[in-house]
Amino acid sequence: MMQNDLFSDISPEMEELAPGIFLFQRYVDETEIFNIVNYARAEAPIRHMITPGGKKINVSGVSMGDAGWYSDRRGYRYEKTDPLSGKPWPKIPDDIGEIVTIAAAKAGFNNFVPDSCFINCYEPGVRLTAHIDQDEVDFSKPIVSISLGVSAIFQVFGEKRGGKAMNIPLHSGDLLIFGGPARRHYHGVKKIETQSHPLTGDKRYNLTFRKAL
Ligand code: MD6
Ligand code: FE
Repeated sequence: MMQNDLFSDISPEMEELAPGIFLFQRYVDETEIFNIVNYARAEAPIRHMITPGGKKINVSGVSMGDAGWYSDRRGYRYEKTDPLSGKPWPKIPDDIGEIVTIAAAKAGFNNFVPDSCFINCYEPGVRLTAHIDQDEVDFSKPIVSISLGVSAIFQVFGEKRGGKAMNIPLHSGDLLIFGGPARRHYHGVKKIETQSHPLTGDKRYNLTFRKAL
């Protein structure tokens, strides 16, 4: 038997799916992430924001960190305090911050220290339209995403919104790094199917860790 056959069914810790896109499957402890989501939601309510054009955003969200992504009639931006309460956003717990920094370094992004985490919540039937995250100051920094709950298809387009997408299935506990050239590529999430997960029920959460300021 060839030596490699012994290892052929052991999947690698990390896979580079496209330049700048790295997937770590089932990398993070789901209960730890669930506890973090519940902590954040207890500190600051998860809410549906409004686009600058006045449309309700179907994905609900809330932030942690020194800055939180925000949208309303005044535009897309980062806010240092929660406009709903005037209070600072909940702190990013140190342990998850370290997990994110270590994963980013494994993908070649050294010294990535997130100062913002946006938590998205998806109900069945909700999708996230194609967008580029461009409210952060430094585009050389990646965004690190962690998924929790029911599965989703993450779609990556290119520099334009349409065309053929690369479809990346994301499952609970997966960590995805989105950096390099992909950082400026359109991406979105397909409509969430009705499914059930032992921790979150029919919901999907996604936590995106950013260097915003
Ligand atoms: C989501 N994620 O997975 C939405 N953006 O629910 C994103 O929009 C995203 O996963 C930038 C980088 C990584 C991401
Ligand atoms: Fe995004």
